[in-house]
Amino acid sequence: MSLPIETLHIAKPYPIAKMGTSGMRATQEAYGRPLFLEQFLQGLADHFAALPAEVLAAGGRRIVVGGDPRLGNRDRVRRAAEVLAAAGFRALVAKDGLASTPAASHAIRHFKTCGGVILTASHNPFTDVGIKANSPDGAPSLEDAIVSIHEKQNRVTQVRRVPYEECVRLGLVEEFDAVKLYGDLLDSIFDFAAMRRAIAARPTPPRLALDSMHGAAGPFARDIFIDRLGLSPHMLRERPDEFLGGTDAHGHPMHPEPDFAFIPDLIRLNLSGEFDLVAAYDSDVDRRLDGGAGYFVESADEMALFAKYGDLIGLERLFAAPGGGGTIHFCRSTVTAGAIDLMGPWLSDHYGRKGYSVRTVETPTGFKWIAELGNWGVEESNGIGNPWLREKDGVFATAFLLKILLHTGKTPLELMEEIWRETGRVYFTRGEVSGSDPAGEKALTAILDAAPAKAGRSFAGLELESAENWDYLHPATGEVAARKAAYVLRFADGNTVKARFSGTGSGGYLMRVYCTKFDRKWDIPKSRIVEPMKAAFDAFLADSGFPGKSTNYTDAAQPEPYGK
Ligand code: VG1
Ligand code: CO
Repeated sequence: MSLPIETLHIAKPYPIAKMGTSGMRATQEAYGRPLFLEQFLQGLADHFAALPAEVLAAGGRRIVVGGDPRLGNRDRVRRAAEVLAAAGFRALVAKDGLASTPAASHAIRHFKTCGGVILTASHNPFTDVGIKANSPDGAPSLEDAIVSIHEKQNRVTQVRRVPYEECVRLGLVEEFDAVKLYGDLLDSIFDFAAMRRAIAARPTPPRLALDSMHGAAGPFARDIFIDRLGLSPHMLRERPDEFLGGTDAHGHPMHPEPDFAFIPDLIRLNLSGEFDLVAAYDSDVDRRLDGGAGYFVESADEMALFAKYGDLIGLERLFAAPGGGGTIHFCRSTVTAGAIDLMGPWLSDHYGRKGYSVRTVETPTGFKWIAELGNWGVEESNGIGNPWLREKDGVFATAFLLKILLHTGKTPLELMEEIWRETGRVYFTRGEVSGSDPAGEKALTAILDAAPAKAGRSFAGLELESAENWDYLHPATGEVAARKAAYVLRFADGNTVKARFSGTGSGGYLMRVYCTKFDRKWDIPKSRIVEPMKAAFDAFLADSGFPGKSTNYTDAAQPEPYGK
């Protein structure tokens, strides 16, 4: 078929940055420059078109397209379809352009497409734009794909597109219902009929409060918890909104990020004690912060909880190797508290009896590292992934937590205490050192690179025992797959501070700082554990001549069950 293709010439291609932790994020202004988006999409389409012939054939030259509701995305969905069409692809476009990142990942696998384009800057405010590209297995692009996309994007001299109306007329766009497709997947995992029976057997149905932060979560949460499970959750910020909630009282754009600092209403509802389960999601619904009955469960802990109750969702059906048995990987990013590591012996015993082996893997930050291993995984930033798809998944976590609550009749805190009593607890908080002056990033890099020379010295009363920059050894090849992925400062008594630069910003620098410490005792007020680490890190910075301090720690607004 000869296509009605328009060709646009690009005299001087824009330099386009490589995808970072998750996709390429930049400001609305940067993405809004004439033909910038087209150049970006053309490079992406060229990358897909260069996939091996058998992959293109197996995927039927189809690409899933969808994203969060942020400003301009509806138009970007169409423009993606236009450029993909000219490159010989049919776009499977989510209805209303709305697909959570996990729903898009699932759609890629379900329809067996050649990949996906997910239009989201995730937790960044509406003032930013982001685009993620996923592979035929549903996972975020790995380094080789990222390099290929980057090279092609920076070589674009002309953009070819089929006008959207023509795409529609020629059947080069096809709409699918991402909400329904995803809901069906969760039903197949959790057995909603059984959950409805469990709900009906209680004197009163569980009370839920769900905060969608005006991102993509609303329709997904409604479909599953209201329409399919028959519950009546208290819905906060449900409506998908192009401004993702607009600006706050100080004129700062809202962050659609499920972190204690941004969910004051949900915290209040949770502390009222009237809700069995509460959850908040980021704009593309791949992250969650949940809990209930006054407590919020950290993602590292929730991974341990999910691992313990894997039998409830027939986990093993995914891992059976041809000859029986198989290996179940539990992954966590290296900066995430090692709750799942503590569960290791229990998991090996539990799944070992069923013929499976269990392995825990530490990965760099960025879910792509976990997704490629195709198993369970968790990041401290509130993302938990499951083996049914290849992304972090917020709503999955809520559904699983609900299933566990129905099964055990316990509260989230009681469930965690049962685990901590057995394994001890890893206390965790995350902060940052940020600024707009690029010199700050250089200075911090130099200071942390020089940290090993300070071993043996004390900072705010804590001795620095060792310092290194962590390399990721790939579990399959044993080779270094990511170099210098996190600074690690080991202080006395197991006090550990890690640091790395964020790869999701759109300007300035942001170094994330992670403090963790294991203790057999699990009911110590968190501040008592983490304050000495914060102080030691700040003293280390001051000693090195850095003028700033670490700030914005996640525990500042975190409800604390064991007192201050
Ligand atoms: C942050 C989080 C990381 C997460 C990434 C993308 O990255 O720390 O854990 O995978 O965002 O999440 P960084 O580089 O800023 O630390 V999403 O939900 O914004 O796609
Ligand atoms: Co996200």
